[in-house]
Amino acid sequence: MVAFSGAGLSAESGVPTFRDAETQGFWLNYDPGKLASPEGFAADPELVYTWYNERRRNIAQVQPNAAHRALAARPDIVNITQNIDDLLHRAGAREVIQLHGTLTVDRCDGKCGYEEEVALHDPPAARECPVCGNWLRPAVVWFGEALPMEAWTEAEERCRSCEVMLVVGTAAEVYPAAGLIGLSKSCGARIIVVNPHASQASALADIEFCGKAGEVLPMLLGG
Ligand code: BJW
Repeated sequence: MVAFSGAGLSAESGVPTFRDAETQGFWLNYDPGKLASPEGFAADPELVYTWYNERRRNIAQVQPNAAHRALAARPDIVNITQNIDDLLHRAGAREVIQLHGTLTVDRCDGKCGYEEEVALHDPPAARECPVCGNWLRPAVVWFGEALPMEAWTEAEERCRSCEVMLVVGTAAEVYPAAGLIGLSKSCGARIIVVNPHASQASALADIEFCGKAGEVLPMLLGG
């Protein structure tokens, strides 16, 4: 079984989503072009880095919720997530593929390949790469950027071969990640969607649970 998750998985922990009014979605108040694009970072690296550091401190203060714990308690489930937080890891999940990167690492914005772990509770200020002098940036995937090759290849493989895909807390509007749902479906998997609202995944669902992940997943998966 594959669990393909999005921001709604972490919403009950107190992490805002992107497009959801009920959970103070980021993109309702902030411009993704300024904060989550290479062009935005080039225009004002310190603004973008400071915004990510605020999110890092927030994530350091919140805890995995019942949905993270239910997924982690099932070692037979491969987690493919769009989330950049570390809540599935902290819940003890065995296999987590992060399609949009992670907040726990900074990487060079140039091509030198330098990476550095970052403590979420105490992230450093914006700074230059010690190797090549370009800016360091969070190791996340912004609009217009390619997804990490290894994570993407592994995710595609898992989605082609799974029997069931659990789609949890995603609007399924951002590609290529959202395309994994159709990929699994076309390879014969049953699609189970968990979301309090209809989403782009609804049309592909064999079963849809209209509810919060923290309430539905423990019931569905045990735990
Ligand atoms: C609950 C709940 C509860 C609430 N329980 N549920 C094809 C068609 C159209 C456009 C494109 C296309 N292919 C590519 C594009 C362009 C673009 C894109 O998709 N744009 C669309 C928005 C139109 N994609 C890209 O640019 C991607 N890159 C790319 O294509 O590169 C091409 C390339 C190839 C080779 C070389 C170079 C380039 C990259 C996309 C990167 C997305 N990045 C972000 C930011 C990451 C860093 C950060 O966090 O700041 O990723 S954007 C944001 O959206 C974030 C998320 O991971 C992603 C998905 O959002 P998600 O998780 O679905 O959140 P929401 O808020 O939308 O939905 C939450 C859901 O939860 C809702 O449904 C709620 O109801 C539900 N919910 N509470 C369960 N308690």
